Amino acid sequence: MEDSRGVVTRRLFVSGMFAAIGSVPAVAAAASEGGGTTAAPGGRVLRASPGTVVLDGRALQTWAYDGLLPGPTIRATAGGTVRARLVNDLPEATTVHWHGIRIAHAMDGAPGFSQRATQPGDTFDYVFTVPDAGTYFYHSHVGMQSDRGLYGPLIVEDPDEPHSYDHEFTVMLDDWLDGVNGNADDALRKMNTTPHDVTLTSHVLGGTSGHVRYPYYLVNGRTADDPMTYTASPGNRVRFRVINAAADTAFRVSLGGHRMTVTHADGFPCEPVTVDTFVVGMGERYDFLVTLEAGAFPLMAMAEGKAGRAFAVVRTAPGARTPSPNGQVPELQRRTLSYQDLRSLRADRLPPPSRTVTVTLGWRQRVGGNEWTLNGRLANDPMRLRVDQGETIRIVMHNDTHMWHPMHLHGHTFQVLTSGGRGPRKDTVNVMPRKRLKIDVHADNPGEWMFHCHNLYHQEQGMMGVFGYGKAPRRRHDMHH
Ligand SMILES: [Cu+2]
Repeated sequence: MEDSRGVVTRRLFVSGMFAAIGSVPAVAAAASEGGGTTAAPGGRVLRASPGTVVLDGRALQTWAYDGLLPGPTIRATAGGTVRARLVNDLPEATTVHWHGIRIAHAMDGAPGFSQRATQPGDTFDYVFTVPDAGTYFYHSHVGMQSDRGLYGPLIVEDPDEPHSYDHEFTVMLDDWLDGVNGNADDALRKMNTTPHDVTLTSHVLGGTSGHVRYPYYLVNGRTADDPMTYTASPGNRVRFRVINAAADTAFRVSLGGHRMTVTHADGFPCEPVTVDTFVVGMGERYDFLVTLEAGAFPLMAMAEGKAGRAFAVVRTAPGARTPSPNGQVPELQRRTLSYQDLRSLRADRLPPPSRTVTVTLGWRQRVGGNEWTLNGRLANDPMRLRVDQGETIRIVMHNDTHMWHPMHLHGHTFQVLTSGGRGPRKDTVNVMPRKRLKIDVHADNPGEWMFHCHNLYHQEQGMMGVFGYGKAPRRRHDMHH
């Protein structure tokens, strides 16, 4: 079931303090906006709690927001205010990070940087303005928690939306292991006690694609064998908002029988470019427009280099045969979007940089597990980039490892340098193995911000630095979760 905007979530069985929801069938869907929640004064409640999700007939223990997978869609208008009260019914401390939003520092949900993590039984009120329209998401920023169900879409609408379309569909991608054979913490522990896994490879990612072959890959909380269906009419123009909430998986996305016109990268508009497929890394988002043919079409998201897939159906004809999740989608082999294709709109270009700093992405193998480093440092004694308010700095990221890294900066969007000049505005960018990539960052949002790899395993194995304003604070930040 879907709401008027095509956002689909699944209702979970929720145990513990939120037991009332347990009577709702696990496979029943719920309206995503406000459904099942009680409004906090002037806002909404976002309740993090344990629950059970049924995937392919298996009841799996997980943690989620409001008993929904993904969590409820939060919508706002650019320039408006989001109010959300986190209620922590989990057995661990948690936070909510509003990924990609140029947010006031205290609301960033970054434990040890912007707040103390919220303890079990406590609440935290997030109140912030959203300056930029676009496709964003929210997720826990404590440990491996976001590899459970603790994520959901955050859509900021443009009051002067330049594109017109008949429908808008959110496609939230995830790699799922929670409750199948342990959880993400178990996977991290296992990774730290077994040799480095180099069996998963991808040409487009330049080598090792990831660490873990996941049992499921999901579109909006549904597996490929029990897919969701987006319904529209032939000739409809549809905006897809694709969000990669996975921990360790890049997805290659195509819509069978169609080309896609990419209009936004990480929420920010770009000059529209038409392609057959694109690869979206963890933390990245792409919006694309498509005019639908008559029929039923596979929306395919291949787990890049992992021989698995997330899958949904786009249907415009009731009688058309449902495509198979194992069918061939030739578009996946055709023209692939590259960062070189993306050009930011003139209004979004940043002032030129006054200086350049280098950040080297590194890797060391240790007896206790892998260490992923920034300028040779780990999260507990992190790399610290210092900037002055108002300056623009160029960061050269030099990937000195055998693996790609989706690097994410909190509180800012940067501009990626491409050979054609000023590339897209983004907040998460994939740096390929043994390559360099340059970004310009305009320092216009004071605070001490996380700058880290959005591969959750790398983040937890040290790949976390600080992007901060002015002189370094004297008191060392507690980076331990
Ligand atoms: Cu990484």
